[in-house]
Amino acid sequence: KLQALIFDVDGTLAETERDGHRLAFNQAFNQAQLTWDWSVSIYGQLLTVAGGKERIRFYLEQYNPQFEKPTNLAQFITQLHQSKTEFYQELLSQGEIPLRPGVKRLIEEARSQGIRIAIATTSALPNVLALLERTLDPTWFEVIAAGDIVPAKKPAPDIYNYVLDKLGLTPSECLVFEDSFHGLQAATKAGLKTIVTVNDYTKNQDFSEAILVLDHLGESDLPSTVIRGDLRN
Ligand code: XBP
Ligand code: MG
Repeated sequence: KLQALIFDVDGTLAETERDGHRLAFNQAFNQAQLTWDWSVSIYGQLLTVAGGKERIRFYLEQYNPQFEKPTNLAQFITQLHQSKTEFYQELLSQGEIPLRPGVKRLIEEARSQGIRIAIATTSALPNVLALLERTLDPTWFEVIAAGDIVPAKKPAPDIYNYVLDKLGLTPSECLVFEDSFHGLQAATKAGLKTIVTVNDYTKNQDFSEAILVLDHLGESDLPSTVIRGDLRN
């Protein structure tokens, strides 16, 4: 029987990447007097690496190798990322990043049926809490697994294994919601079934391992279908 829904955050609960995280990275670069500017299309390529700190490091290696690296690169990236997190929260507090269609309805229906809900994300915890505080309620989520809580980020399955362990459930008792290939890989490797809702950055990715691929969760009878577990076999 279905016991819990596990949600990815970025791209799944809300379209946070293009006009959220991306802008916050650029604001942090600007404040640090770096001339880097991540366009919408470059950012799409950088999204192949999950995690903000990991993404900055990847950018330096692959797109900006001529940049003279400071001696303590890890610390430099951590500080830059911290500043990005502050800018991101400022963006969220302006209320311009709403939930995707159907998300709230599905979560409310799950709760009303006693189905447990959890989060598995690569994003930093303060970012997730800021979004949930504005749009839902963080206390609804029994487990919020975020950021560096596991060292190996998606597409590694670790974050999903962590959530399963905390919930005390087996993969067959849960259903995952993701928006990206690397998120789907992480969940699949943990033995979990996944529904994918695509967005502009992910719509051409390979989702053959998903049990269902949708444009969004707004479809009329989807919440009840999900909760009844009709999709799981
Ligand atoms: C989310 C990410 C994150 C965000 C930035 O992936 O890849 O890196 O872009 O977040 P997923 P931080 O949706 O698969 O969890 O800067 O807080 O790391
Ligand atoms: Mg995502």
